[in-house]
Amino acid sequence: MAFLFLCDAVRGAVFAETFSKLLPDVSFAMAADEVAPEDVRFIMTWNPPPDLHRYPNLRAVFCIGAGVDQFAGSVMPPGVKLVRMVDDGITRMVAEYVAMAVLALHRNLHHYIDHQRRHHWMAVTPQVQAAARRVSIMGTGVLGQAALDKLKVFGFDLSGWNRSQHSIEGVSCYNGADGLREMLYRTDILVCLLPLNAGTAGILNGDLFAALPGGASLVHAGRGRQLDVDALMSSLDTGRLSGAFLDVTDPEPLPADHRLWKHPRVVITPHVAAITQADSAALTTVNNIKRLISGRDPIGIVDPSALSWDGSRTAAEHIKAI
Ligand code: OXD
Repeated sequence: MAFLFLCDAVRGAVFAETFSKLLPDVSFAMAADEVAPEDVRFIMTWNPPPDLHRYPNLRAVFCIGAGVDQFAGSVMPPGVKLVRMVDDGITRMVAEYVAMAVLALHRNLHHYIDHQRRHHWMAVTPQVQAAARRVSIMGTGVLGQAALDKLKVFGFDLSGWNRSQHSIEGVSCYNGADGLREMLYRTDILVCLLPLNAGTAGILNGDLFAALPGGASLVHAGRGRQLDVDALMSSLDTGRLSGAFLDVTDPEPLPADHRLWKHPRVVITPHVAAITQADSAALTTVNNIKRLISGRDPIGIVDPSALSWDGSRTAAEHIKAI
């Protein structure tokens, strides 16, 4: 029985060591030609490998990241499970990133960065207090809930939106299209942590920004294709939005001459809100393999058919459609 690791060698070395200690019966390979195809039971990868049918005994494809939208349109052979990374290391990093960006926007860092570039010593007043700052998260799964937990400590007025009904202590919860609109009306800092799929591609659009109070700001750590860049730029220029932290763009890397780089109130980070940490991810994967071997479902199982989307929905349709 073999595990084929098709990601970078540095993390592979950590996985190899963890597997040799905790799963000695599973052999570990870092290249397809190191292992007989019929021995391969598990593959770890970021992009969907084109040749999954080479492995007649494959049982699961593990994605090394939290998001699996890159698998949209790819078909798993019958009986093969697709599993995304649900790992404490990723959850902790995303929660930290959201806390950092929300605090920065709350304390007007985006304005001060702009002032500094122009050598302006100028306070942004009055400084709104945290209890009066309404922070809302779109996507209240594991990552969203961890981010909300971090933000609670500062006393923000918190809301969360999800496709389905849910409840989180200390957070006003919304769902469905009407719920989203209701939440947006009372949001000063909007955080997007949604996965990319048919319902969320292009969701951060002019309609959505128009539903926010003037001067609101955005933290985007979902996926680049969820953001309508033209709508963002014009909302920033008219003052509808006051600033944005973007960890994801379309395309990635963002080309050096892209206009987003130059906007004075946009802060860009290169998709680093979370970087899968090999030590904890290896333990998470070992645990999932043990579950599979004992006949249980792994944690993080994804329905690949829910990922398919053709990207054809227009931006304006979203706020109604979700
Ligand atoms: C992601 C990741 O899915 O970095 O964005 O894990």
